[in-house]
Amino acid sequence: MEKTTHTPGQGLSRRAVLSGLVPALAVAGTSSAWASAAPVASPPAALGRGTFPGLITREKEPLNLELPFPTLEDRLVSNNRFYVRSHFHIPTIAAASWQLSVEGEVRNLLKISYDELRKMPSKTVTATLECAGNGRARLAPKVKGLLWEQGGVGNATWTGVPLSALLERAGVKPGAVEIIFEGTDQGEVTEEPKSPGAIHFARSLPLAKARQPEVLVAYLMNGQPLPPEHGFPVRLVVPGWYGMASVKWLSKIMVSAVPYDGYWQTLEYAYWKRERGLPTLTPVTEMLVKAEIARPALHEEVPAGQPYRVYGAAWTGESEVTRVEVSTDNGGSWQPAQLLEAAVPFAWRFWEFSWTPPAAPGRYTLQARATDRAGHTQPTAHDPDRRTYMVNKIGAVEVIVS
Ligand SMILES: Nc1nc2c(c(=O)[nH]1)N[C@H]1C(S)=C(S)[C@@H](COP(=O)(O)O)O[C@H]1N2
Ligand SMILES: [Mo]
Repeated sequence: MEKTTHTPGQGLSRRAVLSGLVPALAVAGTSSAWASAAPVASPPAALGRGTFPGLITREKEPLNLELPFPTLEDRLVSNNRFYVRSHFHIPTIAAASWQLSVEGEVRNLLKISYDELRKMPSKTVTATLECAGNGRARLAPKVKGLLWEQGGVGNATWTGVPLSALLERAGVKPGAVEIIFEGTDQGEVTEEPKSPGAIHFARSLPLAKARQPEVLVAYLMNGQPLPPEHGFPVRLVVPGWYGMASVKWLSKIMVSAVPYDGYWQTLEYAYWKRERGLPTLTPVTEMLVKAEIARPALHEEVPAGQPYRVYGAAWTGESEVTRVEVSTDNGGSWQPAQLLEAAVPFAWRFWEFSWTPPAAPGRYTLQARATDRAGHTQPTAHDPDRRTYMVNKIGAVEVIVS
């Protein structure tokens, strides 16, 4: 991070944003003509491939982009600033020819067009999506996989049709246990663990979660049609669960009478759960409680002896963040941070903490930890049974007091 001047108590200055130190949030990712709810036949050329000012490129092909967390300012992350996680090339799909099928253990096989979906009663949910591998860069020794730091996470509003309504229309047969969601994107995973040739991205949900009112078959993100990178024309959004459950470019919903053991439920996005004393490979599901510090940034210079506004975001899965605490003495003691605004189910909460750095210049470490209503808090070490997923151990931000 470059050296910046700070107005005490103000955190990141507007000037820093305007001068281009930090990417502005206002650049629209999609044209405003798209904001109307009217059914759209095909994506206009203007939709194209997005540009993502200031995002960190973790991988170019397939596209993987991270939000530089210190630039976080708004509780809703705009569409062109939202992290992108993709396993294959981003498919180009025309809404006019797109169809969603609901098949398997159903009484009525459904084929739904984009226009039809957009005419069904809709619902908007604000939800935080976090990649299950977010924070992986923190693991030592260095691990395989994309090395996300803090910003493989974002929060947006999602509008679409509740999945439960589609399941209702299809008529789920009594023997069903899981619903499998398949994306249009496909390819071959050529690194270990290899896939059996070309496969589609797919994940499943147990029937009980699939029927929850918050789970959406979504076509709008922050009020705009989904950008191609985020699943145009339609994606699943599974609030409370890690991002891999929210299948993008959704094309097929399969109601299944047996649990699904596909690639992204076993070889990837799975962890060792101890059951009956036996480590059992289990799909990653609900997000774990976590607080991240946005400002100060790592190695930011902070003026000695003057109050500084430490702030960040905190989130959890199906529970609610009830407490965030900050430690300035390497976890020796913890002081309460202020939670800003009321909790919104499935959405992160912003928090702040006024810190007066010591008068003595030097390096100091800030830590934040969150606790949720279920009583879960963050661990100090990563449980190896989680492999390289669900990294919610307490982070540390070293700053330079001068
Ligand atoms: N079809 C499809 N859906 C997908 C993925 C993918 O590669 N293909 N990646 C998943 C993962 S691992 C995450 S974290 C989220 C990321 O969503 P975003 O790119 O909109 O942030 O999408 C999920 N849905
Ligand atoms: Mo992910």
